[in-house]
Amino acid sequence: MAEIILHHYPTSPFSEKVRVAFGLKNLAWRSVEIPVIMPKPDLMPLTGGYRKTPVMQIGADIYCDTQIIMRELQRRHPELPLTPAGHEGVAEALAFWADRTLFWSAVGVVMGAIGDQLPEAFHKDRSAFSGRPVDPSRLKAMAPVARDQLYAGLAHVESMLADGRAFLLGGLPSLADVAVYNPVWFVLKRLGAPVPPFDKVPKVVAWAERLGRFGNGRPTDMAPGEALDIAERSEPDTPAGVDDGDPSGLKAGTHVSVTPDDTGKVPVTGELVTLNAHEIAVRRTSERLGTVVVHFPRAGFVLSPAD
Ligand SMILES: N[C@@H](CCC(=O)N[C@@H](CS)C(=O)NCC(=O)O)C(=O)O
Repeated sequence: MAEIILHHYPTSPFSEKVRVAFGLKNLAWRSVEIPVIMPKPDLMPLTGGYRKTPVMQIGADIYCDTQIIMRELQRRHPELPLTPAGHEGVAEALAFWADRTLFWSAVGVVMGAIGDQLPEAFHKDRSAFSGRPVDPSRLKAMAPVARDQLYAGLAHVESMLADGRAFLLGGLPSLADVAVYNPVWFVLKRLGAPVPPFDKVPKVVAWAERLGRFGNGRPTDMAPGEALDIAERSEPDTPAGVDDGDPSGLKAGTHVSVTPDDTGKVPVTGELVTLNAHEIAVRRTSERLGTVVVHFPRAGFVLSPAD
């Protein structure tokens, strides 16, 4: 069976979301470290332009964004379901809230505290990434707002744990836990506990320690060139196909572009091979890699016919 390859870097909180899922499932995986800022010359041939972190690769299938990475992990390794039966929608919706709302409050808290220690090149890169000026004095000024928003968000998490349950949806960890862990881990790892507002949410701090004990599975390093060679040697899996009657009206084989709707808005173009409520996938061919299929979640991505 083809190995799971994660293209990531150690300090990336979205990567930690995936690494913890590897820990929950006790999976073996290969670790390719990518740069924290652009350029990312060994990643671009795989994704066709998608620049965010992390990206998962299995053979010639490339998974962009942790939503689709989690679905694929779940499909290939169904043991210890990340979306427990009957709670799939709740888990996915909670995860999207954590990714899109809680995460940015955590970024505001961390960057307000340590932004001025980061190099100018980082600020420039993240300004281009977010489409907003990112500079240390602005980050510092926004920090109290971010702290208050993080407090409001974490108070919801604290109340989910109020009945003494070990994890957010009950006795077993799920997608909801790993998604909320991403911003919580980021703040605790970079700033240490109990920075405000963590002094107000003791159940969240205990829950994060519990989740952290699962570890990150069993990684072994891989050189970026080896990952590219694997993509070149492999054939993509048979794609799931385009749903009849999809609301977009798009058909299999259409040349399309797929672009994140929030940050890192670089379009990826290709031939549409999968489309449903949860997934978009495009087939791309290049001289270096031959044919790869690049997979995205549907939520949070703009899909349109390309010229
Ligand atoms: N929605 C994306 C968000 C990923 C994301 O924003 N990752 C951050 C790092 S944790 C990033 O890409 N930062 C810019 C970079 O690494 O180039 C996902 O779920 O994977």
